[in-house]
Amino acid sequence: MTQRCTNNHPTHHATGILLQGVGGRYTIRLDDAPTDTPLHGQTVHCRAKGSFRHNGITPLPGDRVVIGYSDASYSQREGGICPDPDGTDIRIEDILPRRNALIRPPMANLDVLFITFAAAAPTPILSMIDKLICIAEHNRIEPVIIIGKSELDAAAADAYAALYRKAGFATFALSCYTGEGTDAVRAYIRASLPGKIAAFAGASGVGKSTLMNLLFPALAQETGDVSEKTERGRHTTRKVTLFPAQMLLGDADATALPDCYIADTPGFSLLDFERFDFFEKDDLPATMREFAPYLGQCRYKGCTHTKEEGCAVLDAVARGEIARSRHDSFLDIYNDLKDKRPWNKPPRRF
Ligand SMILES: Nc1nc2c(ncn2[C@@H]2O[C@H](COP(=O)(O)OP(=O)(O)O)[C@@H](O)[C@H]2O)c(=O)[nH]1
Ligand SMILES: [Mg+2]
Ligand SMILES: [Zn+2]
Repeated sequence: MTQRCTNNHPTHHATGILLQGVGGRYTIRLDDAPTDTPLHGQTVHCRAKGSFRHNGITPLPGDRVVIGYSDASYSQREGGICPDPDGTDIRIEDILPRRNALIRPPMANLDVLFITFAAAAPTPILSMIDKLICIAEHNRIEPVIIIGKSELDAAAADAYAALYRKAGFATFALSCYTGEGTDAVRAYIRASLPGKIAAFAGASGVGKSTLMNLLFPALAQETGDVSEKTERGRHTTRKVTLFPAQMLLGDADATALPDCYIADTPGFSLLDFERFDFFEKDDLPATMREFAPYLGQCRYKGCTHTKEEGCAVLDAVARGEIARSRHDSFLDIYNDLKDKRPWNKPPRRF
């Protein structure tokens, strides 16, 4: 009698990044597998092990995950993982610790947020921009400022760029119509994005989709802009897909880039980020990076930097060292947070 060994228990492991999840099926890119194996860069589709669901843990796009696979699903001939028809012998075994996790848009480990607004048409609402910056900073996401439509008002574009550079952010003014300034963003992506996950955010109509299509020609083919309005209107949770940027940059040398990932178009609005990912007013000063040299220098301990005598932050505003518009935004956000009741607090999931 021959003994049958089904051997379909995961016995091998590989790590990768979760690109997308649909109905409990996940797409994982094995960018961490040894480069000299065919597994490297392979994309696999699988489910998560059952205990995640029991514990209320949802793997998110951006998660770094460990997958397990069996001998049965490892193809000697191909040298890669071949999914078996019922897909039971490949699964997510573990989620590595997250740097951050956003509930809306649902994604993990976002490193860089391109915060986009237009020099004109629509006129930027700086308190909105600054609110997005604070949310990003609070979640340990690097804000990068993009000022679009610069050809409509070059002087305004320069003034906004000076404002945000002075506050300490990488800042780009550009026009998708003339192409001016777009090469600097490309250079930034090549130099600073490898190994990272990035997304675009900003109000509707500022030119996010136009810019992303210009920077990442391949992305325009992968995703359409059609679903944006219907999804927003129905208040459904937006599905997030990460795309490897090498593919997106759409040119020959991009293949030499180390892995980095861009969340799909059409870009997120402030609403997406604001819904749940808010925080306590005491955490606010630390999210204004140009306040840092002055924090702890105020006359009174527990200074709120809103109206106190001897406030080092207010003095810096008066001396022009901190932009007044940034402090005005600080006051706006402070007032929002002050009125927040504890029962409005978001559930923390990590
Ligand atoms: N003047 C000008 N208009 C632009 C520029 N980039 C995009 N637009 C226009 O701005 C409008 C909104 O662009 P879109 O990319 O859809 O914005 P989104 O809602 O942020 O994705 C469209 O009519 C674009 O043609 C630009 O550099 N200059
Ligand atoms: Mg758009
Ligand atoms: Zn103060």
